[in-house]
Amino acid sequence: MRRALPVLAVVLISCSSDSTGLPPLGGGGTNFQYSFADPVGDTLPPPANVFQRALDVASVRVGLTSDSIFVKFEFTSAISRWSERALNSIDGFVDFDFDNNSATGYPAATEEFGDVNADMGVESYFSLRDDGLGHMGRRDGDVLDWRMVPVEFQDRSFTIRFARADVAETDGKFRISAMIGGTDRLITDLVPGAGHHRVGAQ
Ligand SMILES: [Ca+2]
Ligand SMILES: [Ca+2]
Repeated sequence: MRRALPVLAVVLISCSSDSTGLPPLGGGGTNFQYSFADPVGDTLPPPANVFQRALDVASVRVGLTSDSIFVKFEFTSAISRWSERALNSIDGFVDFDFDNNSATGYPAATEEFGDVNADMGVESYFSLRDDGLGHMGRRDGDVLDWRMVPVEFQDRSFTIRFARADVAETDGKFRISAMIGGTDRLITDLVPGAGHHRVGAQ
């Protein structure tokens, strides 16, 4: 299996820091040009031995600037960082098909774990397991090390920001999907339920 499930210690040891010199996330000042609604209440039923509430994504927003990509996931209820190990801590992956070609790259997590057809070939993906210091890890192509990327948490959402140049994204067109999990649950919500969302006119 190509997809790694990082543990905190590995992330802290093997990562390289984001050194793009870009400004901080800046809270609500970001302009998200693309918004994709996700059905509320479409979470997978929990297994019998897990009692916590399923994490349910309500929308995904994507903002592009000349040098950065912002991605914001909004939930129907409060979330916690994975590193907090709370009952509502998030887990999972966000996948990007940056060359818009399902024949290049890896299968999406929704496909690999959720057994749906994502029609994506993933060049880069994020693990939602943060390092407790305001970063999540991104892996690009065949590079094994995790690149640490700033993440900002709000009560019901989180936002990641990374440089377009770092992922060779130039035309503003790419595919995105996510597999959202929770504490002791690898999957609670597939975003979207099958296929992918498309950023940019295509
Ligand atoms: Ca949902
Ligand atoms: Ca691809």
